Amino acid sequence: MKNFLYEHGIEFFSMIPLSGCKVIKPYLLEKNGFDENANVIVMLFPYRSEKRPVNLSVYASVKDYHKYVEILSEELEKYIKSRYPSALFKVFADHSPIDEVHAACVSGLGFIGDNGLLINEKYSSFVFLGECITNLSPEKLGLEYATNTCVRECLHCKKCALACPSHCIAKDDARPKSECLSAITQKKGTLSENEENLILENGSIWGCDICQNVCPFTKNASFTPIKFFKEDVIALLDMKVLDGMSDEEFYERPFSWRGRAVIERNAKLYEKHKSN
Ligand code: B12
Ligand code: SF4
Ligand code: SF4
Repeated sequence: MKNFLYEHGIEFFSMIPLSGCKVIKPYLLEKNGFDENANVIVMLFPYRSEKRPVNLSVYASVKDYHKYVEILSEELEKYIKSRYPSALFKVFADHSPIDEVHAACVSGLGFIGDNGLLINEKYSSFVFLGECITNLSPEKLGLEYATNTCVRECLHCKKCALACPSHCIAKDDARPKSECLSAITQKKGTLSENEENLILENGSIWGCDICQNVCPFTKNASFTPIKFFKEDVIALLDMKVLDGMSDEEFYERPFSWRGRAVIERNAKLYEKHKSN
């Protein structure tokens, strides 16, 4: 298993029992037949390429990581099924039964920043998280359970809290996560004047990276070695680029899950801002 993961460019992975995870969507475990004895292989997928986006967050500028996980999952299925035909396993990312940030921390792959994100020593927080849940034991997979957890402490330097335009990070009077700019860019329907202003002032029409960019751990962080995240990076997204995308191309992008109307509304706001 270690060789399979290294060969697929996955440098950071670790195994923990499911019983050590925070389950946030139990129905996903039940639906896939997992019980409390299952194990979890947590994986990090670094995604920041050297091409810096102008009006998007880094995660929105690269191809959709859900597609990357689909491809990885198919290859992992071939690998595991050829050795253990009746094994139960499934790869999740984002739409996951568990709190992924917590799982990556307790499996020793990094620590949780005050910005709420998993920070890895090499790639900072610009890593997507995914996990393979399985009924196979660590011995069968040639792995062992993680022995170190949450490898270090965040610096608590407050840079993220001070820079957050939505005041979602402050310890004492933080605003709810629903007010996070990232959540606002993904909201359907008409935005309030305040919400529109937040998008206009901060210049990202999908997602928000402010609390990651100011973090001292990002300063010397490495870029992704994974080919999938280095190809077709979009630096600037406007109506011209969106209009030129076929439906097939559009559905390769991370902002497509909300449909065309939401990203087009935001792109129009960006154009209004530019023309002022
Ligand atoms: C819903 C969601 C959002 C929502 C709300 C976030 C929230 N936390 O409520 C919105 C849309 C705002 C959002 C935004 C973003 N998200 Co998001 N999001 C999720 C999702 C799907 C679920 C999060 C959740 O509900 N967790 C459960 C609740 C209860 O957790 P919580 O309150 O945040 O805090 C928990 C942990 O942080 C942990 N914890 C907190 N402190 C500590 C301390 C210790 C010591 C320990 C052990 C644990 C711990 O325990 C808490 C309670 O369970 C996860 C994927 C997943 N399945 O986990 C991705 C995920 C967290 N998001 C991700 C990303 C990339 C982002 C953005 C950076 C995208 C962007 N560029 O715009 C922003 C960052 C915003 C921010 N600073 O958090 C990545 C994070 C990768 C990483 N390195 O951490 C995830 C893991 C998706 C993925 N598979 O890669 N997100
Ligand atoms: S900016 Fe400072 S306080 Fe915020 S996550 Fe990074 S190290 Fe922690
Ligand atoms: S993603 Fe942006 S709005 Fe959300 S917590 Fe970080 S800095 Fe604040």
